[in-house]
Amino acid sequence: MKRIAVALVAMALMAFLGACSKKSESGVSGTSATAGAPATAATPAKSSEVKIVATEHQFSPKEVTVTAGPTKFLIKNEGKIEHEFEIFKGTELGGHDDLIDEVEDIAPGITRELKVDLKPGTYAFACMLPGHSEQGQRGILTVT
Ligand SMILES: [Cu+2]
Repeated sequence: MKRIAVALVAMALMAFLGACSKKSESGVSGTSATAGAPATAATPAKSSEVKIVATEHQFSPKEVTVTAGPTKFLIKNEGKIEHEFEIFKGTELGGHDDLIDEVEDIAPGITRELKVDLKPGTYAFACMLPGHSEQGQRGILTVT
């Protein structure tokens, strides 16, 4: 959580600096402020609390790594239609035997949480509403 907050502050700062450098372009040509920070957004989340954003039709991030134990997923629907979040054993989207846990009825604009106690291994997560996972609304969860 702390790490996420720091990342958010860093992103806000970068946006602020970006706005400033844009302003100076039209005025006095100052030093070019090149943001040399690495793309933190591409790094898989590693925390016991994982924030996932659902849209049509994907999850972001689509690769998540957590340590074994109680994990809280916060799934925010930033899309325009309802989504759900289901976790399966293995990398295939299986039937009910492979289902670890799920949270359904995630309406547009809301965030729902799912608490699971995970053992080390590889899992798949997906929205199992018709057509959603097929269009890419799925991801891989690695538990170490
Ligand atoms: Cu969906």
